[in-house]
Amino acid sequence: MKNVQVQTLLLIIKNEKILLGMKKRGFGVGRYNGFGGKLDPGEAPLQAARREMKEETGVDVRNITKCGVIKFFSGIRETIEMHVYRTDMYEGEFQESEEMRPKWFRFNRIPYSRMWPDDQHWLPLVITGKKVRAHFFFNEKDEIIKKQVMVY
Ligand code: 8OG
Repeated sequence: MKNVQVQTLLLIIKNEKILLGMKKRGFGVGRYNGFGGKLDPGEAPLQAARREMKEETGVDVRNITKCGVIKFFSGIRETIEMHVYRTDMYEGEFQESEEMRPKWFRFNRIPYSRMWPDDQHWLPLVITGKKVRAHFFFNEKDEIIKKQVMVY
């Protein structure tokens, strides 16, 4: 079995809008996404989510709520277990970082065609306040071949 890599994803959702970042480098480059990444050694997922938000946008977040866990089974890479969080409380000014260019989107203008292909299957649920547990299976071309999305 392939190793499992734990990742975080933090979404700022406020006033019918969501903050997404255009990924400027690395895995997922050219796609809009929330903010996050791998854990540092000894770090808990929640701490990592807060740290990544600060590094990628310059803002401090509080009052973070967990919205679920999503697992990605890749045909080529190791399995990713992504812990998803949301908040509507932040302090500071959003700044573009080397990794991300942040931008607000109204709920009816979320750019799903420029995001990871799985996002359209679970993000609408998270936006409406649901908690999700999902599994996505990809082939070698990074296309979804099977999905399981549970709400709880
Ligand atoms: O640090 P790194 O560049 O590896 O971070 C990758 C980020 O992308 C991390 O926040 C987890 C996230 N991510 C995936 N796959 C997917 C996906 O299918 N959808 C979304 N929304 N985020 C993903 O690694």
